[in-house]
Amino acid sequence: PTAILLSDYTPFSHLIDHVTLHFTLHPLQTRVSARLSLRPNPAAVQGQDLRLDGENLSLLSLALNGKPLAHAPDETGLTIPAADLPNGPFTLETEVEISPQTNTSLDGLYMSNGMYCTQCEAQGFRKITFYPDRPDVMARFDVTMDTDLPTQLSNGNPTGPGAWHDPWPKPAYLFALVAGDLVAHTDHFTTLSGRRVTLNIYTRAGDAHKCAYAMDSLIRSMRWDEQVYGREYDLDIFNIVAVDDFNMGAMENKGLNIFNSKLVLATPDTATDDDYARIEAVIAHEYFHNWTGNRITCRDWFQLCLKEGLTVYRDQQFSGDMRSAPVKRIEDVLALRARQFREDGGPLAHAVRPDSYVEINNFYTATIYEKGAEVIGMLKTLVGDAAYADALNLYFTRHDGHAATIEDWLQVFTDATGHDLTQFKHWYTQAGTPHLTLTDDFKNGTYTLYIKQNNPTTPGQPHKDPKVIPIALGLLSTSGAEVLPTTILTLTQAEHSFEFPNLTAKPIPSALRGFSAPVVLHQTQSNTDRAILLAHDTDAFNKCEAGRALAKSALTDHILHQTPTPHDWLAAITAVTRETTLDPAFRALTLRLPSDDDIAQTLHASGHIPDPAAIHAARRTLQTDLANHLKPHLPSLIAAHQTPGDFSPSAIAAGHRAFRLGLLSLMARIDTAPATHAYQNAKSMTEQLGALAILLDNGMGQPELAQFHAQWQNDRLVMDKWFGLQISMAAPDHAAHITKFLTEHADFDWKNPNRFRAVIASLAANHAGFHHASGQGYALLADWLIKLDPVNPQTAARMSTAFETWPRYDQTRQTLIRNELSRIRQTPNLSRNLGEMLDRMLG
Ligand code: HT7
Ligand code: ZN
Repeated sequence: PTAILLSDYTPFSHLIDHVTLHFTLHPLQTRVSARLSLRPNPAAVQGQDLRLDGENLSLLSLALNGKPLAHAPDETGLTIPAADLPNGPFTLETEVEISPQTNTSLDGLYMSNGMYCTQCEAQGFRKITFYPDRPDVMARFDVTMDTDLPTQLSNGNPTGPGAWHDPWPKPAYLFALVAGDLVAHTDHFTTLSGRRVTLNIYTRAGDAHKCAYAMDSLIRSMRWDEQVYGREYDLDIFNIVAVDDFNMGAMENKGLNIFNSKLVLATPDTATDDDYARIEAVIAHEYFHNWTGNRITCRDWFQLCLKEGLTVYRDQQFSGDMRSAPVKRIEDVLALRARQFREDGGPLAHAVRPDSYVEINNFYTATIYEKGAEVIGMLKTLVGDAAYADALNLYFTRHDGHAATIEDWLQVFTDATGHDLTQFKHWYTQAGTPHLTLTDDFKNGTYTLYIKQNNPTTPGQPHKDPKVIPIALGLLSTSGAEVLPTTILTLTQAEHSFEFPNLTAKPIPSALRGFSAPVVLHQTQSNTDRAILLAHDTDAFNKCEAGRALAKSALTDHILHQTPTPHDWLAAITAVTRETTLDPAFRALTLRLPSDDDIAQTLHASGHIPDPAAIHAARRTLQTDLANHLKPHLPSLIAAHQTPGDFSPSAIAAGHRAFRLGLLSLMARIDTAPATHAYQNAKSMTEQLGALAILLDNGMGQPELAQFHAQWQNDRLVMDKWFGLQISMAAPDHAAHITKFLTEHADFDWKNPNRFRAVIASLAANHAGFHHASGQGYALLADWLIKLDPVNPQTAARMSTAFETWPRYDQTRQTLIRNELSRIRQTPNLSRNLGEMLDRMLG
């Protein structure tokens, strides 16, 4: 398979002024008639052939300016030779036949529970009709459809039954069509300039009452984007459709967002607090794409972070404003380290703006999304809030209606703020997580901080340049007083020193406040200093981070040297747990021990080979020791954080529930009765599932598991949780066996990505179970990837990243994993998606 290169970009030969599409919907023989109004692109080389992308399309007819043409398509598209093309405007008409019912890839036009729906990003439109399926070709679309199904939706504003006109030029990846027997949950929003917009969330009958939170989130998103970014909605209608079979979370099609139903449907008894938070974030994310992605799109897929990084950054800001900003920041950083640092440190590392790919669907990654957002956060820190706002305003006015690049984005910042961003651009072009080493000394009242920057090599990038890194620093005295409030230090070279004079004693540095840059920080901190930071740091992120550093050193010391659980950690965590002035959500986060995978990553980064079983055992030992230390306080704390009255999805109520479950989980190390009681009296899915998880984690919970099944067997989304929990909570020796058992369950519908992920991704997430010395976890995952690949290559490729950490482990595990990767690679007719992932992992 050939790699596509950024350096090969050339503008498309033609412009498309208008597209008319007509669909005659049929499960096996849908007809798509397309009429394209084209003209030569003055910015392109003149006299080129017209090349249209097309995959799995039966061409029924082709005509240019009304005259039939006889050209036959090849495997990947259709070429109209330059000799047949007029020099001026012309129309091209095609009619094709496609089969949505048999399209199991969930890409292009497909069917889900009797509903027709589409997914066109990144390259699904070519499975619907012949078209230049690239984001820099923007056109206005009119769509009509023939079907008996009552709900008929497409992009833009409705012009009649099943007829839609989208006034905004858009690339084909934003096209959408839905037809089904659906019900709408409807509301309205009036924009700043007075446009009354109808808002609909479409679901299957019976689910309409589960849309209230998604609708509320949408309305808050629309208001927030007006208030914070000055961005208004630009159509008369905004539709969202919930679909059960969907490869990712959601899709921002113009005026017609399509969502995985798990990111729309929520009631207190079926959705957890995490589900609510995720629904709010993803509804916002897709809505915000209307400006950052749709009105301003990407010139080519190498620029994917232009829309995704910025839109993640915006949705994170939104959630921070709606909830607790410090708690949101801590959660986002934990997720970044768990997914993106893991990716950046392994064989799949790639730049935020890569310069080559084989299959673009493999690049919807944590690096493009989450590191892309971090880069924008750093840009804002470097230029300041006011200059960031000026730059964004310039971006929206200068590039509205265009397909832009990272160069355009950076130029806007340079023009608006005067900053030279030449060196900053390395963040976009060079992969890998920088490692910073901090050392210090104190002489004659002057404190000096030395910072070294090291940028490790990544596949295909042996040489790295120093990056521009903003370090937010504060200094504390040993009594916990802040002697230097947050100050930004900017690194540009491999080594720096910074002096802070006029101090009476050596201070304690609080470095990288708010996680001001996506880097790994190495500093020799004493546990005493960490405890002071945990107790007194004014920066919530670093306060929590100090607790994690204490926990991590306790865990790694226990794993490497069998050191008993240190008293200073137990005392410090107990103090935070009992500190009633602190947000319960914050306390819940501080109480949570680093995950097994996080500890493995930390051990690997410090030159050790992680032993999954030893990590798992150490974590449990520390939990039990903490539980015993906290024992006298647990009953009263558990009682104090009961949420009285009706359920509220608010962050405050969710924080109480999270903290209470954290306490119950510790209590269960001593006595599981309170967790059983919590299960029996649960008033929400958060409490029911949380209590069940605690019981399973302690080898109990079989009656509750059966009761849960009986209660929820008819709710697909809740049953995904039932499947997943048994595997993620399984003891290491049983995880593969339980997974195999559940794959034989009558309700294991493996072609549904949510159900497949619930089972197979839960095995991969059970660190000690997946990496069990028997290799059973690896073999089981490999078997399922081989089975899924011909049916749904996108999801198979995505799930293969469970293997990306293989270089961390011992020789035996490395061999076991590489053997499985080779076995998958040798499967005949492997997809380009999975093939590329395996080639990159095998190196
Ligand atoms: N822009 C979308 C990314 C996407 C996608 C969504 C659903 C199925 C397949 C997909 N391929 C790419 C989602 C987003 O980032 O908002
Ligand atoms: Zn997105």
